[in-house]
This record gives sequence, C-alpha cells and structure tokens, in this order.
Amino acid sequence: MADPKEARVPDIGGYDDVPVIEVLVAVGDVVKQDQGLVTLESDKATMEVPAPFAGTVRALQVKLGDKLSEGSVVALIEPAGDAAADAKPAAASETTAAPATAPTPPPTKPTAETGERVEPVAASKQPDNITRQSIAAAPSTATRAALDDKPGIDAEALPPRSPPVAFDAEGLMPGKVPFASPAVRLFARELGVDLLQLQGTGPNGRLLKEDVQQYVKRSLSGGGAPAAGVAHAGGGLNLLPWPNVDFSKFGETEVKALTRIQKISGANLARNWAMIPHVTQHDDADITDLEALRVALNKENEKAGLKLTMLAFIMKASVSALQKYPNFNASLDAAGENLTLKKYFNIGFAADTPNGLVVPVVRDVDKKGVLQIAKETSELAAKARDGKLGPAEMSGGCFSISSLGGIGGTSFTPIVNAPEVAILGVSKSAMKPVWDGKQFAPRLVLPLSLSYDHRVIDGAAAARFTAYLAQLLGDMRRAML
Ligand code: CAO
Repeated sequence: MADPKEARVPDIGGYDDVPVIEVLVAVGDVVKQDQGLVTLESDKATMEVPAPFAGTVRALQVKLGDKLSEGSVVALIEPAGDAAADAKPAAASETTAAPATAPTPPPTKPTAETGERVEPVAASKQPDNITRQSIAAAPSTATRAALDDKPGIDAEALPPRSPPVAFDAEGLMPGKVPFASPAVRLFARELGVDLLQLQGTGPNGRLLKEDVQQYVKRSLSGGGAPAAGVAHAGGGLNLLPWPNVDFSKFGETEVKALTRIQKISGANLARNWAMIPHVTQHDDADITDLEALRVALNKENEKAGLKLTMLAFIMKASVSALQKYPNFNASLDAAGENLTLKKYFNIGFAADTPNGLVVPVVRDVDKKGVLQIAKETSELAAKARDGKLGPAEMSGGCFSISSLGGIGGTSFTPIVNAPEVAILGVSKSAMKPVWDGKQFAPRLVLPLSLSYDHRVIDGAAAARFTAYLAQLLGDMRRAML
C-alpha cells in the first residue's frame, strides 16, 4: 500500500482565503486524476481543486466554509497503481529534475507531486475549461519563486510571468451566465441540460446538482406543472434585454435610486409574478352590518383609545375561510411536487411605508379576538413606517392581505407572496344599490380580489373561498360555526 500523499490547492490566480463551497469527495472514494476534490468560490468565479493523481482518498483536510489559498492541503490521497509509481519519482526529483524541466513547461504538463505542492494539469478533457485555464497557469507563482531562489537557474530564461486571468463571466454577459460549480456544469453537460433553463436553489441562486436532477426528473416524467424554480426546456423566459434609453434626449430628468426595501421587495415581486401562474378572483362582500358593528365597538372602546379597523375583521374572517379550505393555507415546494399544509394561521398584511412595501405578520390569528388583532396590526404598521420591524415580525406568514381600502380603487391584482399560495386584495368599500329580491337597497359593498397560484388552487376553489369569505364578512356570526 502506497503512502498517502497531499493534494494541495494549486495556483489559483493570486486569490487568498477562498471559501470551500462544495466538498466533492468523501474518505474512501476512489478518484481519477483531475477529478474535482472541492469547489472554491471567489467573488468572480468558481473553481475546482483537482486530484493530482488517481487514487483513494484517505483523509479530507477541509470542510465546507473553510478558506483556502494556494498550497493549502485539501486531502491525503493514496496513489493507485501506476499513479503511485509516477508520483514517487516526481516527488523525489523535485530538487533536481523539476527545475530543469520547469523553464519550458509543455503546453499540457503532467501532474507532478512535488511534496510541497500539487502542480495543476491542463489536460484536454477537462470538465470546465474556463476554470482549468485559470488554475493551470504555468509555471505557478510559487514554483517560480522556488526556481528564482535556485542557484544556477536563470530567472530571465523562464517564460514571462503572465498575470492571472480572472474570468469575469458576469461582466461579459451580465445575468446570462449560470452560477454553477464546474462539477455541476460537467454534470449538466453530460446530461445535455442547458443551465440557462434552470434557476438555482443554492446560496445566492447558485445552481446545484439537485437542480439539474430535478430538471431531468421533470422532463422525463413528461412535464406536468412547471416547478417553482425550474423552467422547462423551450419554456425559458428568454426575455429581450431591458430597454436602455437616454431619456435626457427628450427632456429634463432626475435619477433616483430605489430604496433597499424597494430593491428587495421588487426582486421578490418579479420572481413571484414570473413564476406563479396568477389568476385573480373578484367578489363583493356586503359589510353594511359589519361596518355598523365596527363603528359601535369603536364608540364603546373610544376611551380605551382602541380603534377597530376593517382589516382586523377581514383577517379574522380569512382565517375561518382558510380553515374551511386548507389548501389556501399551504406552500408548494420548489420542485412543485408537494404541498405543505399549515396548521397555524399567521396572517401577513402589506404595509405602505416611506421606504417601500413591507409585510408584517400577525401570528396565531385564529387564537385572537379582533380587538387584539387590531392592536397588533396598528403596532406592527407603526413599526413598519418607522423602519423598526425585525425579520421575525415579517416571517412565518401563511396568507397575506393587501388592503388599499383606506386609499381607493374598485379592484386590483395583488401578487402572491411566495411561498404562500394566495393573497387577498381589499379595495375601498362604497354604498351601492343592491337588489334584495324585491327592491334595490343601499348596501355598503367591499370589493375583494383574491390572487392565487393556479398550480395549487383551481378556479372553482378560489370562487368558493372568496364567496365564503364574502359571506362571513356579511355575517360574522358564521365565523363561529
Ligand atoms: N373601505 C373603505 N374605507 C376603509 C377601508 C375600506 N376597505 N379600509 C380602511 N378604510 C378607512 C379606515 O376606516 C380609515 O378611516 P377612518 O380614519 O375614518 O377610520 C382609513 O380608511 C384609513 O385606514 P388605514 O388604511 O390607515 O387602516 P387599515 O387598518 O385599513 O390599514 C394598513 C392599515 C397598514 C394596511 C394601511 O395603512 C396600509 O399601509 N395600506 C396600504 C397597503 C398597500 O400598500 N398595499 C399594496 C401592496 S402592493 O403594492
């Protein structure tokens, strides 16, 4: 059995402390020469550290998140068969043969374990040429430094030092280059998957092996509902670039940067709008009696300084509708295969703030009375306006309500707040003549607009949900049934 030898990070273009984002092998794995051991990710590119020779991984010296630089030991590999034989002379020849051959490295130089480092290989069948090219700078910075120090070696005779080339794909083709490690690219290439058709579910949207697998799985199963996060081949958005217009040609202009909240909510809204097949169901609720109750209760509670809003009643009624139609109180997974039904009832509400739209969440609305709900919404709305909402106050929602009733409008299309599957839009109530079977009667009518994810909810279910909600708001006693 040959002694395990170190596999080290080769010259990676001068980057230091580059985090490990994937460990591609485990102890006991038999690896081929040049097989990726770990993937490193700098802010510009991902790159694999290749196995310098074939063998068996005997120890892993790194874990996810470790930060590596050129020369860091990644693994101990026991060379296999010929590799062992090749590895030993190369190691032994480091101080003698290596300098003699180093000044004129061949275009594709064989892997040579130096004992100090593992020289990278620029072989023809590389899984990711971009990455390998940047890794396989020849000779490496450290090798040159070692050679420069050797007596009898003419540093001038060495090939000129070329600066490391960082591949800035994003700069060349903004938004067009899939963010994936070489191993994932290779995997996708072997399966004939176009990475541009996928959306990554990894950190910062990175494409994972699982994303490719899900894509293939769905393609083989003949399609079905498109997965959230995965577009079918031929079904990619393939959008035209955003029009780049110099408006100052037409008149005076002023550029105003979006706020941080606008940027965050905008990115979420764009994803939700593009990926969720939205349908909006409109209905009217007769809230004449409810409004009378609200006004009466507000009079009663005037001294306590408590104000009951219509929103609190709508939240309470929504919970009853969610309890009757549990599919609305659910989330679809990223693969579009499973629905998680929630047994708790946390309701988010859109709050308009000077910095943009936020959605605070009132927890366990099923367990609270309308007075308590009104108190919490007004406190959360005040915090939202002051920019003091914490992340916990904006998470865990099951269903959202966007009320523009205090402003105006007769209907609108709210955008589903993924991964929720439905959102209720509320517009301004108005007195309208309503036919009661015998005559027109003046009634206070509240317009409801329920947008839903049509992958999860059918139109008939949405119509039932909205009609039931309108019925509840028409007579809140029904919420007790
Ligand atoms: N019809 C008629 N009047 C309504 C109403 C409705 N549906 N809803 C509220 N009102 C009235 C209230 O009774 C109140 O009147 P009074 O002051 O005379 O009592 C007034 O409008 C203002 O209400 P409000 O909007 O301050 O309070 P609220 O509880 O209804 O709403 C909140 C609170 C936080 C939802 C609201 O302030 C808000 O931010 N709304 C905007 C939400 C939004 O931007 N949605 C769009 C998201 S997508 O871009």
